[in-house]
Amino acid sequence: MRWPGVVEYYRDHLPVGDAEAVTLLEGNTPLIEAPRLARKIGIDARLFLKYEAMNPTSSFKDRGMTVAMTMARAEGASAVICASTGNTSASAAAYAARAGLKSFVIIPHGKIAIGKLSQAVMHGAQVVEIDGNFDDALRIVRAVAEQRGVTVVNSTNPYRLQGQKTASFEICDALGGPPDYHVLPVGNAGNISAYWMGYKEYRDAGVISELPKMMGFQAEGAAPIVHGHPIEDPETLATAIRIGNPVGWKTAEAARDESGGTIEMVTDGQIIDAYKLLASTEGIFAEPASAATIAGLRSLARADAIEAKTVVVCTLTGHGLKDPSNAIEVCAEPCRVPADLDAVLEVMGL
Ligand code: AN7
Repeated sequence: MRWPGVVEYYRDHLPVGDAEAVTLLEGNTPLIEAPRLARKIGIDARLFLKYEAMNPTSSFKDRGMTVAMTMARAEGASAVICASTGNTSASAAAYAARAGLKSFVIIPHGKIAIGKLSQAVMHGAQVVEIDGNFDDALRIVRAVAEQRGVTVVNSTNPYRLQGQKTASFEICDALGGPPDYHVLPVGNAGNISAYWMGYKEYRDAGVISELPKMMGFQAEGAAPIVHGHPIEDPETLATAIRIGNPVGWKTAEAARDESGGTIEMVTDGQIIDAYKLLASTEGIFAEPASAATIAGLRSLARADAIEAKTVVVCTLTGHGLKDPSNAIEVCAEPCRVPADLDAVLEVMGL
């Protein structure tokens, strides 16, 4: 079968009617088993990584964007707008180009990984940088939408979560059932809410009979849900999840509580360690925000919070290549020698 993208493949589960899909054939991403990483982390469970970096713009946002853009076009929108920490803007710009719609993106100046910014500008979005953070940008986006009738494609747009829930379907389809634990990074808290919705819908449709525990992780400097109040000046090197007042706060808490899961935080140091561990142990490159899941799983393992003989899925939300400057910074610089065999052999230590 030729994969048709998530709108066509899961149309019966999506509120899209017979709207013609705006698609880049997103979805159907690899679910990679990671036994070496599981051993290093110290869990006696089968560990799978849902590698969402393999979507067309290299993040999970494409699942939501195909549905949001399909419906924006079907409903006659002429332009879309979003606030973003980077990945949403990259995806919105690409899918707007595909749909023939104008796109505007409002982003915090200096806090967007370079790969994401390059995507937004290449796909023809009008990019506006503000001297403020994501929460400020979203406030402005909502006001623009209200006053000028431009369609918002942040996760305040319910079609976004509808699309993102299809990742849960794919995981259940691939494993023949749900995992016992599902670990995710939490920023604006849309994705954890979407996954939970997907699992519940598959249960209600009789496809699965159990539900996973939803385990969310925020970055320590941007952990409003963990602290129980908005964070005025969120700060983390995982810029994708540098969000102080998430839109999906309540639905994320519901996912946590209904599933018997948890939402906790990890430090930037733990995120960097996990980022390197994942890349060097399994050959999988994910951006720092995505590595927050691996850092989180490690801290759950240390607390003995993962039961033996279970199945764990971690979502890796975005590609490491989005944010290469972090990678270069945290690893030893390559050494430089003259173009000479002996010099090369010497530094190789062979
Ligand atoms: C790689 O692009 O919010 O909890 O504006 O890019 O659903 O927000 C990105 C979020 C995790 C958090 N991992 O997901 C944006 C934006 C990566 C991300 C998250 C984001 P949510």
